[in-house]
Order: sequence, then C-alpha cells, then structure tokens
Amino acid sequence: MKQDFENIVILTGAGISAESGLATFRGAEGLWEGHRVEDVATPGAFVADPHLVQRFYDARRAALSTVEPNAAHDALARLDAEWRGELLIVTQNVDDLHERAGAKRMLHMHGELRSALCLGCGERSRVEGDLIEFPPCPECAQQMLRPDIVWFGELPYEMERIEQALMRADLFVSIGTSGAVYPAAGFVQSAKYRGAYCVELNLDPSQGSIFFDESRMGPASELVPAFVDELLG
Ligand code: BJW
Repeated sequence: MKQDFENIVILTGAGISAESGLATFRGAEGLWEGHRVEDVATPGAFVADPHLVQRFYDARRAALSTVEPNAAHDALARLDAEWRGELLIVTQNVDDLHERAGAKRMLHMHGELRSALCLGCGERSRVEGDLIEFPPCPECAQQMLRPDIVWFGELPYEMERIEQALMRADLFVSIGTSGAVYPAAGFVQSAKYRGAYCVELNLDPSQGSIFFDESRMGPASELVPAFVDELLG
C-alpha cells in the first residue's frame, strides 16, 4: 500500500462491533431472531406492531451498557486523534462504541439507539431509558417518539456530507460490513470512480469485494490496529 494519503473516509458496519458482543445482521446469530432484517426494519413494521418494535430497540439500547469498545474502535479513535489530513468515520452502526472509544470525526448514517425521533415535529432527542410507554417528545410535548433508526425505504442521515467527503478522499476503507445495504454498499464505487485507493477489512469478502484494491480478511480487532499502525507509520 502506498503511504502518501491525505483524506480518508472509513465506513464501518456491524462486524466492527461483533467482538464487543453485539450481533451482526446477516450472520448465523443475526438480529431480529428468525426474521430477515429487510422484512422487519421498515416503517410499515412499526405501524403494524409499534410495541414489538419499541421493545426490540429498548432491549438493544439497554444492552449498550453491557458492552465496551474493542481494539478496532480504539485504533480508529487513535487514527482520528493523530491523522493530520481530513478523516471521516461513517458508521452504519446504531451503537455508540466509536464515540465511547473517543472518535470525534464521525457520523451515524443509520441513526442511533440513544436517540429518539418525534413522529410529529421530527426533532431528534437523546434517550437513555425505554420508549415502550411512548413518552411525549421533549421538544413539542405533543407526539410520541420512535427509535431514531433509519429503516428500509428511509433516507440515511448526512448523505451530502458523506458524498463531499467521498469526493475528496484518496483512501476509502470499509470495515466489517457485508455490502448488502445501499447506499453504503455503493460508497466503494463512488470513491473508486474519483480515484481513491480502496481497502476492505472484513471477516469474509463483502458483496462488493471486487471493487476494492486490497482485501484483508480476519477479525477487526486484529486487522484494524495493524492497518492504523501502517497508516500512522
Ligand atoms: C466481521 C466480524 C469481525 C463479522 N471482524 N468483520 C434494490 C437494489 C439496491 C438497493 C435497494 C433495492 N431495494 C431497496 C433498496 C434500498 C435499500 C437496500 O439497500 N436494500 C437492500 C436489502 C438491497 N436501502 C434503503 O432502503 C436505505 N435507504 C435508501 O436507499 O434511501 C434512498 C436513497 C438513499 C440515498 C440516496 C438516494 C436515495 C436505508 C437502509 C437502512 C438500513 N437500516 C439498517 C437498520 C436495521 C435496524 C436495526 O438496527 O435494527 O441498518 S438494516 C441493517 O443493515 C443496519 C446495518 O447498518 C445495515 C448494514 O449491515 P452491516 O453493517 O453490513 O452488517 P451485516 O451483518 O450485513 O455484515 C456484517 C459483516 O461483518 C459481515 O460481512 C461479516 O463477515 C463481518 N464480520 N464479524 C470483521 N469480528
């Protein structure tokens, strides 16, 4: 790998949090027990059975306090602190392990478990406890709150900021994601089209593996710290 990169975009997925104890979506012990995530992570599923959906996300929000960032999150936080060029960590994950590791230049494109979205005014607010009792929105006090998760058919957050960063990136790194869900799965092609060097760090080849210049296979807790050491020289 060449060494003279300036602007980096890093995409992370469920695989980076797997070794912290959070299940991935499409693995053997995938989320939503028996249901394909594509069938249930939709606005329609929430309308059909809001209690089920709130209970599911309440349990996952509560589980956050039982897990810790792993060596891969720590390494990316170190890269964020020490990298002098531009850097943006775009996570598809709704956990808070990147920020708890200390990463600052990051965003959650698929929402956050510790955030709630008002069905009326659309404001986002921090939430630590449960939403099963449908508390009113702290902003408008009128409407109820739903999990602030981007479901299928909804627009991911901060797409413009991501596109801008991809346009400037000369290194794109994808970590722990299957490449099954768009638009994130298409970032490698956007980055490549604009000339970025593209590296994949994953347990298995992702669906878009052929688009990467380099694919390193193994657990994120080993691959990511080694990769960050290489970048920081
Ligand atoms: C390890 C590891 C270890 C394991 N170390 N690695 C037809 C064609 C193309 C697109 C579409 C289509 N039909 C519909 C669409 C669009 C749709 C889509 O992509 N559908 C697909 C099913 C085809 N997308 C959308 O609807 C999105 N919105 C949208 O497109 O809006 C329109 C638009 C956008 C932008 C511009 C213009 C228009 C919204 C997608 C929302 C996804 N939301 C979820 C939330 C789930 C709810 C919840 O959290 O409960 O986000 S789905 C779920 O998948 C979650 C994840 O962020 C996302 C990606 O999963 P991820 O992270 O890749 O996890 P896995 O499990 O799939 O993979 C884990 C990987 O880790 C594996 O590869 C393992 O090998 C690896 N691994 N252990 C390293 N220790």
